[in-house]
Amino acid sequence: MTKAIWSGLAAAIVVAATAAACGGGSGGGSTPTSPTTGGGTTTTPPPTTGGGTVTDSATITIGSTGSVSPSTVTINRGGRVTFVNNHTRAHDMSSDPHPEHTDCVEMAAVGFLNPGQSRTSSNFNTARTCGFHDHNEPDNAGLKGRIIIQ
Ligand SMILES: [Cu+2]
Repeated sequence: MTKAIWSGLAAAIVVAATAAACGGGSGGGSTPTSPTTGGGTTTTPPPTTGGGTVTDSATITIGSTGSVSPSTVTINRGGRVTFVNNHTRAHDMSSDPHPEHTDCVEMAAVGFLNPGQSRTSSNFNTARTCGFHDHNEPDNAGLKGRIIIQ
């Protein structure tokens, strides 16, 4: 009598244990396989834009101190130079020599700049050096500079 109960209980426990073991233990067999990254992916470098033949442009700013910065710029042939007047007074940026302004006629497109104004020269198509000055202050070294066209 008691032995039968015990054996029955034992059987039930064994069944429950196996069931638990089965439920919990299964599913752990999938070892994650790391994806082998393709061995043949040679990345082609992006095409280099522009072969350096792009015409440069430069900006010369008349600052709050009333002098040009930078005073010398170098551009490629065909480039242009923009003058920005951030000074509190007007300036008349002109080609050398003073007062004829005949060296670099491209500068004539800049000319008189009120405070806050900016204007761009014509294309500098010839390789040379163009000096400039403020026509109203031709002796002010702070407003003189050079544009080197190469
Ligand atoms: Cu002048």
